[in-house]
Amino acid sequence: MKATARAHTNIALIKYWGKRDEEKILPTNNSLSLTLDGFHTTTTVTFEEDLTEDTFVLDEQPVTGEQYERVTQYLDLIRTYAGKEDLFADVYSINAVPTAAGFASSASGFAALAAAATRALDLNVTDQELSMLTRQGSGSACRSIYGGFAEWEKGERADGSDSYAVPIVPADYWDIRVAAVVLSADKKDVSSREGMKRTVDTSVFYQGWLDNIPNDLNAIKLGIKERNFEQVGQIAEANCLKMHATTLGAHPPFTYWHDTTMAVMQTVQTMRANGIPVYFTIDAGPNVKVLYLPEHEALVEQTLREAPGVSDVVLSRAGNGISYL
Ligand code: FM0
Repeated sequence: MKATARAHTNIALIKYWGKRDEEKILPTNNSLSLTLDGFHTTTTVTFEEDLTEDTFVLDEQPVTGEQYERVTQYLDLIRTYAGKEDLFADVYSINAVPTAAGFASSASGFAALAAAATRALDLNVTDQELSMLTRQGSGSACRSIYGGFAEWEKGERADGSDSYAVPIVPADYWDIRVAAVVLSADKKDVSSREGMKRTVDTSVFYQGWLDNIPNDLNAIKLGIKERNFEQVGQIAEANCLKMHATTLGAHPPFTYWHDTTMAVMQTVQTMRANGIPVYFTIDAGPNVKVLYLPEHEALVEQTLREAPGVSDVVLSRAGNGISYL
């Protein structure tokens, strides 16, 4: 009862920002992402009859505390799904994320865990079922089941049975690239979980965010199909700015941006004014991701490295979905 799975992280171009059900992790809006090949988690799950509790080893270190709890609670969900409540597991994970690339590992982490655990238990799940199970570990992770571009359909049902990701186009459809710009930031951020909750509960701009999602989604999906980089980039950057605007209307207000975040945003806009098509997006933290085309790679990397406060720039292509090793 052992299986190994690999999942890649993803970057949202239309953001998931808010839940309608905290426990089942059901979102208030659809989101859309690009899976990235540079950053992945490989996880082996071994269920054994004689184990009396779960263990979790990450990057060769035994994990305890909150991080361990999140994994074992997630395994409870899989055990219940499989009808095997008394079976414990050893979980062994390796995160291949270039030194502090500024990506949360939860997306690749929960996708790899869900895939390895279901496979170890011989559960014959479809991609859709796997995405639905992965969603309950961390929302954004449900999009990492697929390579290339994927959309998480929020669904309508209270039980979450219609809330899962679907593939749009695979990784080899379009060679679009992402530079992860790592900033030297030490301030602790508001977690995405806490930040989106505060925004849903209190932001005077939240309804505006929701009202705009259908237009952004239609326009970006058309742009992807037509491989129209300007259209995809413009929509992604504007969607990111709208998400971050909701945090300023929350109570108490907050922002994920640092001065260096804004400096990189300006660097991107200046490159664009100089005729290089590049666009940024930012998640629930200070780091910036920059979308660009292969022919501009050298210039984009060099310009970003020279921006104030930048400690590293890590380049990535579009990546594949779940694989089993
Ligand atoms: O990825 O509470 O998945 O669409 O990264 O675990 O469901 O960590 F910018 C924010 C990710 C949110 C946008 O939230 O939350 C996106 C974000 P959980 P996640």
